[in-house]
Amino acid sequence: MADYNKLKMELEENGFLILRDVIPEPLFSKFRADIYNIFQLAALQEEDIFQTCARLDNNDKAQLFTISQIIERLESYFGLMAVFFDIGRNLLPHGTLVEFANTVLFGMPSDERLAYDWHQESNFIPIDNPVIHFHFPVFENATMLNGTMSVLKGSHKLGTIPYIKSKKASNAYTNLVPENIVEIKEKYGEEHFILGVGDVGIFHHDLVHRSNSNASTKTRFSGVCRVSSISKIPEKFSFSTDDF
Ligand SMILES: O=C(O)CCC(=O)C(=O)O
Ligand SMILES: [Fe+2]
Repeated sequence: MADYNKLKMELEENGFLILRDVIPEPLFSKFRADIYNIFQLAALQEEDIFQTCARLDNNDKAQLFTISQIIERLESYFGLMAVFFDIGRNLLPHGTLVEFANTVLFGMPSDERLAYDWHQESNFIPIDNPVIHFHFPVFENATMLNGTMSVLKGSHKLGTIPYIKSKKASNAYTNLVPENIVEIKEKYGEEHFILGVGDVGIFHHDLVHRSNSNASTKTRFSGVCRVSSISKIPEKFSFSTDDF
């Protein structure tokens, strides 16, 4: 049984936590098999899932996007969410728990366009109720080599920071980079989420974080599940990067 008082204090202090081996393997292997099967429907002969993903990213982004939407709705994802709800119930203030914007992100090898620059989730998802974010590698461990996300330890204490909007290319993600990021990075210091499959990184809504470029040959699949404890009706509940 985890010592949630201690974990809560750590989350409050650092803005993040790493929990080891918390996703039960039967649930997780069903999730991986489902993702594999969905990609298989789009695969060419002899292609593995990483090759299919890379090819679609190059030639058919619309189909890759549809696949990511299917993954978000997989029966087996609901199984994993039960695990995150259990943890969320213990780490969030009391309220009615909801999940929103769960997804899988594809960290393509050697592709700067697909790396998120420094940001706070609270700028993309201003939900106005307490939220925590769950981040977990799906197929391969998240390492320095494959560009695992990094965080600025304790930076959540700054609250939600005004941002500068930027885009590296027309087909790149929109970035909302906190003002004075150079000073913030200097002050708080960067830490990487080094995660094994089965581990989960948990972070605060205001923690400044980013993804890094993937220097391996395989796409880094990261699961992301966001859980809020609703204690008042938020002004808005549906968010899209097109909003910016
Ligand atoms: O894993 C990544 O590449 C980005 C992660 C991220 O920004 C998030 O989970 O909110
Ligand atoms: Fe993020």
